[in-house]
Amino acid sequence: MKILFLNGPNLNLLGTREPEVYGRTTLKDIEAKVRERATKFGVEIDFRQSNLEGELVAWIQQSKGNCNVIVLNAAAYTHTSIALRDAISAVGVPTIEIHLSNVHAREEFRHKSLIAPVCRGQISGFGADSYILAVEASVNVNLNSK
Ligand code: CA2
Repeated sequence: MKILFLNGPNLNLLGTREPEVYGRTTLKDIEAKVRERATKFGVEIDFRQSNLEGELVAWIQQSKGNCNVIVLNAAAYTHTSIALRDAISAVGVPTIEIHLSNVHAREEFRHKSLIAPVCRGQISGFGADSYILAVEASVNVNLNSK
């Protein structure tokens, strides 16, 4: 089994800016934790970040046949991107939406996710643990889709 983790704009800044909101853990630290947990499940991980909407769309399109589940922290594109939503919908690879922060406890504009209706579920508010929980959720989603 293979899980594709996709991270959207500005997540490359994690741990270096606004630690009061997003903590001191870097995206590299999160990737290491994800890989450690995935090893326990015998799962392969592809972990990527892009600041470009089109690049995220291309990676979603290319995921068909290459991975079993996508875990997507679309960052700000969560709230704006019909393109990402259409790509998830078109490709049909089960996708789990994740967020570090609890988007529902933040500004009103973060309460709306354009991708949520085409995702299998949402994990939000557990910091780096949102990523770890997503590994477990992905394994279950994959088992249940067989
Ligand atoms: O909580 C999350 O994971 C978010 O997806 C993070 C996005 C935000 O737009 C979403 O509403 C919720 C923002 C990612 C920006 O990351 C930064 C990291 C360090 C410094 C500045 C931004």
